[in-house]
Parts: sequence; C-alpha cells; structure tokens
Amino acid sequence: MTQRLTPKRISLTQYLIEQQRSHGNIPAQLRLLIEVVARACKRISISVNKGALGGVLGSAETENVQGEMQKKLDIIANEVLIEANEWGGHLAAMASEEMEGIYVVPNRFPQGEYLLLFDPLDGSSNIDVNVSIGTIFSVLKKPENSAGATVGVSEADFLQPGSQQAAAGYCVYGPQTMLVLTVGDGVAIFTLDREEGAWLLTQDGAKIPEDTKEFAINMSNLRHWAPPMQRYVEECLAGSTGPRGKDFNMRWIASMVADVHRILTRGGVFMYPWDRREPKKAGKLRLMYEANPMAFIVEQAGGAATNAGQRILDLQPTALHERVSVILGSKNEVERVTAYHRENG
Ligand code: AHM
Ligand code: MG
Repeated sequence: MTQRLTPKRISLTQYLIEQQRSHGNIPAQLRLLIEVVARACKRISISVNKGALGGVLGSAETENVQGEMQKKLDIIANEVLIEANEWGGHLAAMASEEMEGIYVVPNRFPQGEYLLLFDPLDGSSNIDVNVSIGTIFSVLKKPENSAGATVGVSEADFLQPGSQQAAAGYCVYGPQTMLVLTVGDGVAIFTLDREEGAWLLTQDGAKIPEDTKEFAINMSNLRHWAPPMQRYVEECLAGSTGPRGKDFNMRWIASMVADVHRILTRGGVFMYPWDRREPKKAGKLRLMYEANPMAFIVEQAGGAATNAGQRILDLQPTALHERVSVILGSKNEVERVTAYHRENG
C-alpha cells in the first residue's frame, strides 16, 4: 500500500453516516438535525468571534422568562438556532432557555419527529469579557399519540426524563471552537476548521477519569449551602492534612460549557448546588437545557451526574424551565458528594 501524504480527516457528516451504518442509531432526520445544529453553531461562533466589530456585545436591555437580563448574543444565538432548524422537516418543536413557551414549527414547513431544546448562549456573563462561552442542546423524540396544540405538539411532550434523549451536545466557543456530541454511544469531539468551514473529528470515545483532585464551584456562595455541600468543599480545602489526605485544585470559569469541557478533558467535579437564599429553587441551572444534556454527555464518557440525591437522567421534569442542583464529573467524587447528602437525609 502506498504511503498517505494527507492526514486522514473525518468530517461530522462522515462520522454520522458511519455511526448509522455500524450502530443504526442515527436515522436520516436525526443526522439532518445534528448537522443543522452544528451549522447554526458555526454561525454563532462567527458572531462571537467578531465581538465589538460585529456590534454583538452588551445587554439587549430585555429580560427572559427567568427574569435574567438578556445579552445581545443570547438573542442572536436563539434566533440563529430557530431560523436554521424550523424549515428542514426534522423537528416538531423547539424550546429554549430564552423563550417562555415552546416554538412549534410553523404550518408552512413539514413537521418532523424530533424535539430540540437549547441554551443558545451559555455563560452569558462571560460574553463581554472575552472568556469561553457555548451552546448546549438536547434532542428528544416527540412522543407518539401526543395531544395538545393545533399542530399536534404541546409543552407536555417535552417533559421527558433525560434518559430519553436521542442525542445531546454542546459547542464551546473558546481558543478553539469545538462540538461535543453523544448519540448514546460514547462521546465524540469535533474541532471547527475555519479555513474549510468543516467540523472535523479530533477525538472519539472521550473518557472522564474516575478520580480527580480538581473541583469547580462558585465558592462565594459557601455560607449559603447545605451542610453536606460545605463538608465536601471544606474537606477538599483541608488538602493533604485533612480527611481526604490529598491536595485539591479549584477552577471556576462561570460558563458551564467550559467547566464541563475541562472535566471531559482531564477530570474534575462540577457543582452548582441548592442554596438557602432561595430555598424553593432547587438550584440555578436548568434541567432541560443544561443539566440533562450535560449529564448524558458526562455519563457517556464514564462520569456521573446527580442532583445530590438522584441520577439527573432519571428525574421526571415537571416544567420546561425547571431548575435543578447539579453535581457532575469524575464518578468517585460525584458519588462522595451524593453520599454526604444522603447521609444527611
Ligand atoms: P446562563 O445560561 O444564563 O449563562 O447561566 C448559566 C451559567 C453557567 O454556565 C455557569 O456554570 C453558571 O451560570 C455561573 O453562575 P455564577 O455566575 O453564579 O458563578
Ligand atoms: Mg446556561
């Protein structure tokens, strides 16, 4: 055989087609959906890169359904994802962190079998300071016999446990733009080749080490956490002279996508727990747009994800914008944090 002079490059399309051939887990509509989301992320990445030159920085002076101030890029990213996805015939409806209700695919377009959920721009507080941000997405199958809205899809159709996800992923807009994807058969990572405009496979079968010496949490909230959460972090801080007998390092980017990406790359535990200032709120992060897709990816990479009590993917959602406590990453640390909470009842 002659020696290759060009490195082997596997595009996102080729990866999806080969997955379907070998595992039969990416039917044509799902492939189209993933490719369209990836294309939309490419457009968002271009806006992110332009920054002030594109007039995309700063506040939009509007509030979303959760009462958070929206940044211009939150709205731009939301529009890009909707516009890219509404006409292809692969979706029945979409739901977004930035929209109050679901967005049903308009009648003028064919309806598909899938439901798409997204956090269009995660890490909004980092946009204006030029720190990594991202897009997170989750794909569900529209349940059969769904009743409800005129075009046959309702909000209730979205309220499926994360274990039902057909696919999940995120795109991180950092020093490199990367797309991380799972369809339930491991985790694949693609890097955007800007000259070619192509997503190329750069890692297949990403694995999170079971043990770690690195934790990620917003430490400024320590005094508001429940005792088991305080115990875990205090033990990490006590380092080699404390009960853990080893020193820990801490990182907090304040973009979940970037924190999770670091954990996918070298391990770690990410925590956004319940806190007593708003006791009725389970946490800050959203189950459907953030916790479920990230939990799916993390589990597929050999990690674990809980709400400090139960596996996140087993939770039955009760509302589209529901919030949840999140503990995810290296398995043994997630289990430890969860066990501390269980011991405490
Ligand atoms: P966003 O989706 O509005 O950007 O909010 C979610 C973000 C996460 O990416 C991140 O982990 C967390 O909020 C940071 O919160 P804090 O600013 O409290 O550290
Ligand atoms: Mg977010």
